[in-house]
Amino acid sequence: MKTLLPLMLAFVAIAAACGAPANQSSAHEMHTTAALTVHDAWAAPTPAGVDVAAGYLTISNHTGATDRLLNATSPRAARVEVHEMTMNGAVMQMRAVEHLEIAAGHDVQLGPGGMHLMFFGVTQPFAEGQTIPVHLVFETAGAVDVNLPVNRRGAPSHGHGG
Ligand SMILES: [Cu+2]
Repeated sequence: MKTLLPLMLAFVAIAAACGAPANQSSAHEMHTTAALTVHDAWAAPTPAGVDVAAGYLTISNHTGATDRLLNATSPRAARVEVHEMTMNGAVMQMRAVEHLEIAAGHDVQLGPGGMHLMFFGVTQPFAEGQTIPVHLVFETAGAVDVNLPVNRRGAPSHGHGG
């Protein structure tokens, strides 16, 4: 099913989550499977009536071989995709990444303005304070379950917009 409207709403949601990047010093959960770790996971809150949401995390591959993220699912969404953003002239476009590669010894960061997890078919808005369970399946590392706390990490926390 391809419709334009959800994508436009998605863009709005992503853009809203796209404030000045903040250095992240708060504690975060670390999930380990063998030597592949998923950390710095979080999701942006969504306004009511928007059925798409964005989530972010960093995957660190400390093994000696390339791994691939084959699939992502969440009980909070009908479908989860990995998206990357590219500029086509002045137009930002998102496109699904089928099998995200994490090269040996490398980190792949999903963050505002770049790659992200995209949740489709969100029936309950992501609200601050909630955690969004996501089930990741890697080619080599296997299943990794992560919880994405919902917060406004990428946005200024007080007063003046930036
Ligand atoms: Cu997207």
